[in-house]
Amino acid sequence: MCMKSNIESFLDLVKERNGHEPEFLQAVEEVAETVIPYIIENDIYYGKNILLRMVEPERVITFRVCWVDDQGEIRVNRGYRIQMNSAIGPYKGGLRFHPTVNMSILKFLAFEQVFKNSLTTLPMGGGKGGSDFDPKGKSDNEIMRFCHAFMSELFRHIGHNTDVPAGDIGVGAREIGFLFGMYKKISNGFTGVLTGKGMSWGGSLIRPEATGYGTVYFAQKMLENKGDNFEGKNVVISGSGNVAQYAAEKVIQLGGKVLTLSDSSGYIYDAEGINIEKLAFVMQLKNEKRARISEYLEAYPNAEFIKGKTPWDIKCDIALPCATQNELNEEDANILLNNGCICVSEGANMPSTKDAITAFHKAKILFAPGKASNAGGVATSGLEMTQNSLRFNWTREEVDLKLKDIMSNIHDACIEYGKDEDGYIDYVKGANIAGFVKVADAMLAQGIV
Ligand code: NDP
Ligand code: 2IT
Repeated sequence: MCMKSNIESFLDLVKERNGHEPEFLQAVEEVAETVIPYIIENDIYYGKNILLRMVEPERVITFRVCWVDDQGEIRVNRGYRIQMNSAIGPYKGGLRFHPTVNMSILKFLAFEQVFKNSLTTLPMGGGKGGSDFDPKGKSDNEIMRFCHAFMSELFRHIGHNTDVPAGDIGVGAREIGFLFGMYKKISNGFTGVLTGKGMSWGGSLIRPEATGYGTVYFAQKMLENKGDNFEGKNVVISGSGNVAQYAAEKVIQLGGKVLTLSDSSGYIYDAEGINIEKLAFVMQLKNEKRARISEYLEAYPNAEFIKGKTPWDIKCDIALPCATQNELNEEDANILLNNGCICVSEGANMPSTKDAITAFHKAKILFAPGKASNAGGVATSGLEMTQNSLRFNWTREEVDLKLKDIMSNIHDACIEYGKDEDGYIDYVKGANIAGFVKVADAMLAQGIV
């Protein structure tokens, strides 16, 4: 059977069983197109249905979450945990609270997480969870009541050796605190069951910064490989949450100029550059006031706010999509390329559509898929788990050095498996195959379970 029909018949089977899950199918397709040819070329993986086993979650949990809002109204949300693959370690991955959360979104995220966690070289399986709860406009007390209600069910499915959740969209330090508090109370044990914890109760230095920093470290490695760096580069960033904020901070530290940040209402464009002082204002705006990015203009009126748009039409050298899935399409990719963009490093999970990635590959620019470039967050979660087991804290410098090392190793793994005959590095192929090999080897060793 030819390679194309192998891929097609595999995808037909996955579509048949998951036809109503477009984001999940998108993530599987991207992996299948690069991993199936590798399986066909390598006898030890061929004929064992390994990828078919990997696309089926080991366990899917859905549950009701009832809570009471500030007006005394009873609210009902849906909670989820996808325990995707535990071949190389306990399930590990974030929780997302956003009204768009559904099975397709969480299965795509859990599937990506399996490969990403494998790439970190740390012993972590893949999982993802969350709720369709919308944290926007909710009081701290409502957030607390929701988190407590959510954990009062989730607790029975997780544990520091079983499944270790963390943050994602809508889940940051505040939510992890409330979730941890309820887990500790009902399990009667103080364990490292969540990562992203506060520093006085088991957290790790650099975990808040890790995803954004890691995304920039990865871009730095790609640039270095071409004899280039961030110095003087114009950088366009989407999002203004955890990942975007610390990506911006690291770009500024490396001498780049950050031109944009965004949220779901639109983007701000500051032609003078968002410096550290302006970024501190953004952090206060988003993390304390929980306000919209458009309020940036109240402090910096020379900037512009472009409502309802993504920032990809601003001329730049480097683009860092750090908001959400499918936020950068083929048209955006072509605008970036026409404007001379040389490097895209994904901070978000699957922010570029399939056609956008094809355009980047055709133009042979540096393109890093999220499962490689945003792996610094979960890698540092892995380091938090290690510190919890050791009952010890490493210094900021120690964790940052380990993070840099891990990002550099992921970059090398992508080169090992992703170098094309003409020397172009296909980081998508590299990340998918390198991530696959470790999980597949463990699955083969453990037999059919
Ligand atoms: P946050 O909740 O801190 O921030 C999310 C940002 O993205 C906000 O600016 C938000 O705007 C924007 N956003 C969310 N949904 C949409 C949407 N549908 N359209 C446009 N903008 C949107 O989340 P994080 O920064 O933690 O996560 C951002 C991305 O990074 C996600 O893809 C996540 O999966 C990924 N990621 C996160 C990691 C982590 O450690 N936190 C690790 C690896 C990947 P608004 O406030 O208007 O909703
Ligand atoms: O997508 C991701 O890698 C995360 N949201 C972080 C997961 C984690 O366990 O730290």
